[in-house]
Amino acid sequence: MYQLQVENMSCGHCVGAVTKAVQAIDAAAKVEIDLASKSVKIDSATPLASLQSAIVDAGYPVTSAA
Ligand SMILES: [Cu+2]
Repeated sequence: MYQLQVENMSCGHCVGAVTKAVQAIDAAAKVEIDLASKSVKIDSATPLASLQSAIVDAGYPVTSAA
């Protein structure tokens, strides 16, 4: 389980875009996003760096990831 902080998410569309970006890399990934705290939890076997760059490429800066 990865825990990321993702900026620029402001609505349901953003949640969908981030989820889609992650699932384009790993279709089986489970993505849980809390808009208020900008927290993104990802359950995936894909290396964190790949998931993180997919989110950044979609236009959402990642400020922390673990
Ligand atoms: Cu939005």
